[in-house]
Amino acid sequence: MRTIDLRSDTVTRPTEEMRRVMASAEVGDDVYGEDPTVNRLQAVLAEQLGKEAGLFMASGTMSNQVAVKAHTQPGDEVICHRWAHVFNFEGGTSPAMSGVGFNPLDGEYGTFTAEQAEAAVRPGAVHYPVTALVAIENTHNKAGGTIFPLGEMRRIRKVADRHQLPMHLDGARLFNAVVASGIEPAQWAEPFDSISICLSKGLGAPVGSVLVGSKAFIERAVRVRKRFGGAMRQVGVLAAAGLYALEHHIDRLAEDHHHARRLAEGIGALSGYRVDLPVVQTNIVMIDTTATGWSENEVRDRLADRGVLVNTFGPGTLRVVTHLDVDSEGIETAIAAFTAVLEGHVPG
Ligand code: TLP
Repeated sequence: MRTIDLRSDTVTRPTEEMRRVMASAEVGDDVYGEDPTVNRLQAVLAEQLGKEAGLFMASGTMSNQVAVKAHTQPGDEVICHRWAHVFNFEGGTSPAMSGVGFNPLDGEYGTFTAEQAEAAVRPGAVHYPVTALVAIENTHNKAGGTIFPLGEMRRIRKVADRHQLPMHLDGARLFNAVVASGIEPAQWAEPFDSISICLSKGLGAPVGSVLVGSKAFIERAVRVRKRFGGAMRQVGVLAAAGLYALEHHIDRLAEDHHHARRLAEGIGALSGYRVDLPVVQTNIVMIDTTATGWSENEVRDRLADRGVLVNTFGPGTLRVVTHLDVDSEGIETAIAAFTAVLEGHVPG
């Protein structure tokens, strides 16, 4: 039985050609700043995002958390959405390693407004924590791969400027937003002081993220990365995969988006599952399974029995993510498995 793995776009394996460029990458000791391939990757992404400098990181979590640390002091507070990855899915690193708390905001599809941000900035009195950072996620994972409207980001930037707050973008899947919207990376990045980009998600590299920002910010981030144990040596072999991905795997994200839509329409048409179609904007589909009468874990396990792997994402919710290792035949197989799971089943 062929396995269709839709748990995440992190499950992709490097292609033959990617492995070849990794094997032949020029390397040096990156702690001395002497790895030419790492330096090139950092420079390429910084330029694409219109910032001065970049820094290669082991993971998206490290990249976000180094940014949090470099922007804040212990006791500070970060404004973000209630479902933000940096707040919910990074093992409590911000409180543990940076001593900061979060002021989470509610809003449709992983977004919030400038008015909400304004209201969340703490007054100066000594009773309060100091608001030190605004963090936004684009595309938004838990909201279902949704795109944060650029106009609202610009309005939030004005609030941040009024209060002299830096802004961080968790752009783990920013290139999905770029491809789906047609808006250039530098335009998306413009309202932000720092941006984290993941190479190991839709872009298909086996590992790596890059944090970009001003020269001064990246100098601080180099020190924090070292403290977090993330200073690495001959990592040009990994950076080469990232460079290859940036060159060859961005435009093809449109295919993943097309597959996600097909999945959303195919699965959403079956009684038992509910998919909110306007939310399906990129490569993620959230499926409400409550009408099946089974728990989300049961539905997941029944799909796994048929060779289709998905993740649970909260009560009554499954997440499927499309990526470069799943072709259109795999998508049809997945829809068939979702159909087969319901066959002869009368929800109790
Ligand atoms: N997300 C993973 C899981 O942690 C949920 C996934 O499968 O989607 N920001 C965002 C928006 C992410 O979705 C992720 C990973 C990260 C940061 C962290 O990246 P890594 O896994 O490289 O630490």
